[in-house]
Amino acid sequence: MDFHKKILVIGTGKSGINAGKLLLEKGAEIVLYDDKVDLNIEELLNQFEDQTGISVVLGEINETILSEIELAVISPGVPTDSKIATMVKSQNIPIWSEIELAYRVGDGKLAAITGTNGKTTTTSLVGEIFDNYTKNSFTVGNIGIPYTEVALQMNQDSYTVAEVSSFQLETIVDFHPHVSAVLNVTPDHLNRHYTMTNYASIKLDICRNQTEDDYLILNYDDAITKKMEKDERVKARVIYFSRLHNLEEGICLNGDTIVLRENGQETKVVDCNDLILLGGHNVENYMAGFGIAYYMGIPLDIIIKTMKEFKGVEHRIEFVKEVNGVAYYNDSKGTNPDAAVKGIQAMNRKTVLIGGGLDKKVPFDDWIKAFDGKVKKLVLLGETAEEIANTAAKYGFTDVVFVKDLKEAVAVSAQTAKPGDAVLLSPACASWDMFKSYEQRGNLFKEYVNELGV
Ligand code: UMA
Repeated sequence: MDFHKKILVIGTGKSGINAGKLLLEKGAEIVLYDDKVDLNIEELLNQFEDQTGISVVLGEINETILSEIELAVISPGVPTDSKIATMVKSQNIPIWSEIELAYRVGDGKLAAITGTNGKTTTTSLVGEIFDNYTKNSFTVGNIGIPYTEVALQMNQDSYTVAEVSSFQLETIVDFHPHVSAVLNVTPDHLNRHYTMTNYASIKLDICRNQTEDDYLILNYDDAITKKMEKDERVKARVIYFSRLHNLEEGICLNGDTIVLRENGQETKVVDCNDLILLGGHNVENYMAGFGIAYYMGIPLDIIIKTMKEFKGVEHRIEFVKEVNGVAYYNDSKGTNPDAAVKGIQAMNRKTVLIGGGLDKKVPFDDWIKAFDGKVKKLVLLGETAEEIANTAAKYGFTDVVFVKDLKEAVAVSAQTAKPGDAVLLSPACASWDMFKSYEQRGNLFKEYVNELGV
């Protein structure tokens, strides 16, 4: 594809900056656009080694500039019904997701993983498996490394695994992974996608360019992903994984052992007791990760060895330290109720739970129901604090305290918890009402815990 054109890059976070760099490298002229009018233009431009061919527009974009644009590349955080995206569409300018741009420029074999929860853990596992197979491998996408940042380094022998969010899938065109996976679909991001049907449909778009030579890995235990096979977009060979059912074909458990059943044959993969990460949800992540790597053609011994060594990811039910007999856990990545359910389920003691954050218009009932007598106090902050407290009260849970920030949340939790208890940050909400990212929230939590002493 010829990129010698004027291209609009919408959003100047890490996706926008890296998309811009890649486009300049390919000979394009770029217009960087961001809604935020108070951005420091000099700082923005300093991220580029050579600033030739770049212009910046903040806030309003005028029709004259727009009339010269031939393509727009949109960052995941910018809604497709935002003012800027609507203006671009009304001029019939094509809009590509940042991952679409990277896909067109990149090369090699691609696996892509979506789903509401487990994406980052599964992507990391597959990334480590690829890395143990070839140093020519890349782990990219929603996990934090923009796909566009490394696309130019790829060649036909590269192995890439991309974690892709619904935000990134909304504007794909030709994006075509050899193996794709939809791990599960539970309520999340409904402030942007409005309905569960729409949200699930965007997730399944991951497979829309796949053919019968490709693979689509689906969770048999999730009511929504189980049904996806029937969708007309599915042309790839569907491989189910299941923790709860005994499958004739696919990946499931035989006793404690993960097995692959294919053409009437059973292959033993790994005994769950030899795996480091605990919890049923992690068995699912291991199964999906195995399936993805296996159908990408990675030898079984490398997959199994990596599965046994895999230690998980930061900010996901991460043990921080023990202070005065209280164990502190950072689950800042619990950014929706379903993820936070897994967080509380993983606790095996009385827990002081810190929650609340950005309002994504999702219900908290299932999260509260999962407390199961384990939560001794709920410490709430952020936009959703009151709504969570009201939902908790509906189920008779009233031991709630409101705090103004995370520092106070840690202090109150430390005062409340007794030796033998746990303190868990698992907010069930995104961080963007008070923090830059869930990473920043998790790192601050760890910092405050470390300040508590030994
Ligand atoms: N902006 C606008 N208009 C808008 C919204 C945002 O101009 O309406 C601008 C902001 O002012 C800001 C820029 O866009 O300057 C930010 O772009 P972005 O929100 O797309 O953020 P990036 O830094 O590019 O990070 C994105 C992903 N962020 C989101 O999807 C919100 C990161 O996922 C991802 O790691 C990164 O690309 C690399 O691929 C984060 C995330 O929270 C981790 N994802 C959600 C999740 O996991 O639930 C989907």
